[in-house]
Amino acid sequence: MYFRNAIVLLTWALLGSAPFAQAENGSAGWLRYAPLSQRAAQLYEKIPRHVVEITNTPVARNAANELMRGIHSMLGNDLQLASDPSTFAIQDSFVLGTPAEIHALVPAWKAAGTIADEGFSISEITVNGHALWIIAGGADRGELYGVFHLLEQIAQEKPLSSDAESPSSPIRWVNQWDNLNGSIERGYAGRSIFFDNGHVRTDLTRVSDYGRLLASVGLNGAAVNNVNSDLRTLEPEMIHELARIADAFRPCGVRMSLSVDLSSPQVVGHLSTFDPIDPNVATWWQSKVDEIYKEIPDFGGFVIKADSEGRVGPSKYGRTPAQAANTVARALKPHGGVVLYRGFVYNNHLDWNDLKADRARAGYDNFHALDGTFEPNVIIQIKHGPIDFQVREPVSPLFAALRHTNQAIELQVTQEYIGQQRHMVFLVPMWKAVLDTDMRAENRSTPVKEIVEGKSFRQPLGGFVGVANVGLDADWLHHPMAMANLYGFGKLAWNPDLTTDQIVDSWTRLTFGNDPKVVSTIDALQRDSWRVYEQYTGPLGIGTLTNILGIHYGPGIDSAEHNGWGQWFRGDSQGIGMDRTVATGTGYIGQYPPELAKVYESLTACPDELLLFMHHVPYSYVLHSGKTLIQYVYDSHYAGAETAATYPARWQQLHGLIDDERYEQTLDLFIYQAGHAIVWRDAVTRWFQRISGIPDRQGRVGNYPDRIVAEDMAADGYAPVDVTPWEAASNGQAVECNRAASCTLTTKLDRPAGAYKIAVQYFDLRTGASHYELLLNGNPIGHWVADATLPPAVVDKQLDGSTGTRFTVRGVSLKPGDRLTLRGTPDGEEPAPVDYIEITK
Ligand code: GCW
Repeated sequence: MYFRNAIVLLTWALLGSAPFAQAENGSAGWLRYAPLSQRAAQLYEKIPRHVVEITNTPVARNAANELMRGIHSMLGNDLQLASDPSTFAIQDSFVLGTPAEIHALVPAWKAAGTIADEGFSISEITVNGHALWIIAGGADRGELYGVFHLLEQIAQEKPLSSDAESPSSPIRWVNQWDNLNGSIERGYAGRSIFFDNGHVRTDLTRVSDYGRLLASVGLNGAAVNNVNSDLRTLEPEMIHELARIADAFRPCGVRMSLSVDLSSPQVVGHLSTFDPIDPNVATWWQSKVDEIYKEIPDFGGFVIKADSEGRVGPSKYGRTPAQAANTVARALKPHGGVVLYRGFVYNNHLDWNDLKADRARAGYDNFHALDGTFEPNVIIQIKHGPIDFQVREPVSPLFAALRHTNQAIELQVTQEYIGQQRHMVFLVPMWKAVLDTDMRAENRSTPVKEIVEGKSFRQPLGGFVGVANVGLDADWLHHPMAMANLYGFGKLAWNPDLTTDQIVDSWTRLTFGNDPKVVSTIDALQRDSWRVYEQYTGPLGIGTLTNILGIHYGPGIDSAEHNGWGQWFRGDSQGIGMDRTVATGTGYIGQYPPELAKVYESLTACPDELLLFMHHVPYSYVLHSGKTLIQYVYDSHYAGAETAATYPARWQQLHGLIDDERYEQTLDLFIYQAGHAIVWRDAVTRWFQRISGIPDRQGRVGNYPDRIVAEDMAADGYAPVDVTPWEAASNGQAVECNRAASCTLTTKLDRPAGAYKIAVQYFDLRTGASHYELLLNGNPIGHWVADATLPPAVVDKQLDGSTGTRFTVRGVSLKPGDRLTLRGTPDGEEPAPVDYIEITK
């Protein structure tokens, strides 16, 4: 048996027919199509060897190609594409087409019901003794989705059966925040796949590959440039270049769209104004849109960010978002294009001293009165929460306020506030919590998912937008686990009723194979990862507690307060949390429909996880869990960091069961995450202890008997420096080596004899790659280079919550009287900084 398998594999390899069997660098994402085991392949023995593709459009031809590619890769069968459709009558065949086309060819076949344009049905019938596997798509995209569905079943070794599906809603887009210079705002996986140096890249292979990934989960649109849009976007030469991106996406049915700046008529068109009600401005948009459609006939439309974070907008002329959106929408309407106007409009110069000021109110305040005044091809694109992609937010009240307007929910796949693809955080459970929230508009069931699907208020054009920000890194998002978020986003956009378990399970199987141990281990890691991240970052709805003025990565708690950005939690020595009640606070809660407002308004009914978002409470307040608020904060941070510390060992169970490349990459990231979770835990708990003056009942916070802080060690060359924010280092201090040669820290140990772990907490700056060496009684026991598992956004030259990290040496035998030395050798501008050494069993 073994012998036979070996021959089969060898044959496939020789034929070059296992395209993903080479390096597993993650580039195939969930489309690996790994060769199936012989046993599993038997399930599909009866698969036809011929394909009849009737529709003959680029998308439909691609559907046939994908079918052949996937089957070939997984089963080793070479399907033949029939040049003459009538061959179906003489051999078993796959038949791909629209219902009308298939029925004309195979009159015995009839669709079971109507198939939506982008929907598909898969069924088998026998004609003249030949098995026909019919993949019918309402239109060509549906055929492609049907093919991907079938292949996904095979890759998971599931038995094939008749099936019919259609997408939840028409808008299923990604947004990429790519700049024309090739950088990506909030991108954590390399540079843009679209742009470089002010132009569209010459080689767009990655764009075609991205299109496949998107289509395979049913996504049908992509706005490819940053919502903080470059004004060159609508220059004629740029449109010409952009058309190449649309070409690369076209076979996958992904319509390219663009983010545009509302001042374009003035800046690009040289008009004296961009006032949306000025007829010249309307004419300019009309002719610009005509120009685009000449080059890009399937252009999707525009995403507009206006009057937000420094972008200009209709407010400049005293006009409304509706007036602006409608002018642009009218230009797109004849071509079938849409406007996604972002609901993310707010004032970032709020008055901190005004206790009624509240950024969370902005979406509703700016848009609800405009309900019903938008053109039918305008969709309001609303971030899921009222602030900005924090680790936990309530749903935006705007969803329930727009009842005569199309809406799309904006979710963030790129983990801006959520670990920047250096922490594993599977976001599907968070999105499910959002989508399943029943807003009880009109005192009836109106879950967010049904609102954006257009079901609740009978709107035709709703949907889902995911800010994806894939980059040139081979595996698209940098963390091998992060692609589950892109996959999960697509799956939820297609069908928001899917469960977290269904999504994670198929992603794992497709990405890492069907070995039961691999599947159960990865599923379990992913499933809890959001809750774990929440536990060690921002509890109880307070926000992520990151430095909001910096890169939104590590802890930096005070940054949220005393400024105009409005990400406040209003902490003082007595209590913490934003009072958003109607009774005594900002009144935000009154923006929800009454039944939901009642829950949030009541201190006792408000769920713990949103408590600090809705209420200002004393630290001694007793939560539903029975714990005081302050003790909950301490305990949850310790629990979260403790779970993160289990990730490496759980992952190590998979050694040899998955490829080495992704195994090692993930292991490194898990080790890093476990260390950074401690930075988070300590920073947040220390901060809460200082502000509240209430100690941790378990005595952990501020009391670290296993640690030797660097400032307390005998230093040769190392000198203390202050760390900002103070909570990011023990005692608010670390040490730096500010000379060219090495510096050392030495300490005498007094531990009972035994085996120990020695962890060094240090800072990794991007300004150099310092070397560190640990010596026990003068003998080397470990060395490493500070060369960054950090996200690329970390450009800080500073020692802070983003740059803090740790290295651990395990299994060190110690005895009383040992001398431990840490030698740091600076590099570039990085002074080999150290916070503390921790020695544990
Ligand atoms: O979350 C904030 C980000 C900005 C982003 C903005 C937005 C593209 O920090 O980087 O700008 O939201 O969504 O427009």
